[in-house]
Amino acid sequence: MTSSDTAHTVATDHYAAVTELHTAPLWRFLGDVLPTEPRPAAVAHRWRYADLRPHLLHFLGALGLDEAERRVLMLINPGMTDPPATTTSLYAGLQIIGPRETAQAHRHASHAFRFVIEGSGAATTVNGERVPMSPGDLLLTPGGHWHDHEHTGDEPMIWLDALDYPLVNALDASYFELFGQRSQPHTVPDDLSSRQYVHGLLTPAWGPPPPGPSSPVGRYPWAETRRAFDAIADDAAGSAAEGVLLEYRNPVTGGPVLPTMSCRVTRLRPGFTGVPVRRTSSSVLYVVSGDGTAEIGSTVLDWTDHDVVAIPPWQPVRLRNTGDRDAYLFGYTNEPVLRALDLYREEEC
Ligand code: GTQ
Repeated sequence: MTSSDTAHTVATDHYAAVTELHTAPLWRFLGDVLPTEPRPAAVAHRWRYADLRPHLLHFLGALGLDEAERRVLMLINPGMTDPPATTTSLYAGLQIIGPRETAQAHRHASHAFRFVIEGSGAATTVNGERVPMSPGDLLLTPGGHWHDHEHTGDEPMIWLDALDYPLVNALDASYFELFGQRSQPHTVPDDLSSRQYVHGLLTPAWGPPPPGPSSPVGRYPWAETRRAFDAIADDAAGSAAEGVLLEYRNPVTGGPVLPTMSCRVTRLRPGFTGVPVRRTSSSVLYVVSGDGTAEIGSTVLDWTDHDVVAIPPWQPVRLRNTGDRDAYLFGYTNEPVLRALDLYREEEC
């Protein structure tokens, strides 16, 4: 190449050229790839149970479980529609099953649990153990555990489903399999794991310990949750942000019930006003009973029985009980994931 050739060459667009070569100039992307603080797509949102229940009842009549693997309305965050999620890394749905229905057995990589809202007579079979369901019960289906649902009661049964699939899919770690028979054979006495572990301080000492980080307990009954609150009575001041907050625990490890999700329940006395806190974890609240508000950033959401609230990361959250009843809030959070990766931070604000 002579010097006169060079003079006539159009200046190379190095930005276009490096893009063609599947690279990017970090100096133009630094703020996107290393933001100064979390920038969640999720927004604060409340789903009113009273709005959703009539539609669940409609689909109970309109759609058979031969047409739907599960009859569930997914709770989709307005800021997280594609892919659909309830808040960062977490999913919630409302599932309805009618008398004499069965939902076929399957398993998947995602860890899951249910929190029962209304009805009686349904059960979930988890790896051969039939686990009965009553309002307020927490039922676990850890990743890889076969699970199917059946309903032998007389009224529709509705529960909250929770899964970590947004996280599993972000990591491209999903699988999903059918059991091959609609319902699993019952190979273990009904509700055995809950009965064996419910005392907490006296747990089975024979055989090898249950493998893995997930709790071996199929059901945490609401009756035991109430017993725990009644035992504490007014002796505990509780947390300034969240009142008398209890964590459901894996009785073997003392850790959260699932490696990706911690489940909690709190009681807020009438007039309770929490201090605002923000955290790098995200969470979902389900109102067992009571009336109040969640101030999340600049959004104020009121809540009542059976409503669900999505809390995005890093927004200041303040809880209030504005009613004249004790409020019981069940919640779950991806805090175990953040802690395992040394990414958990919280501060009062
Ligand atoms: O009941 O097994 O809401 O597998 C989503 C996926 C419920 C279930 C959901 C599921 C289930």
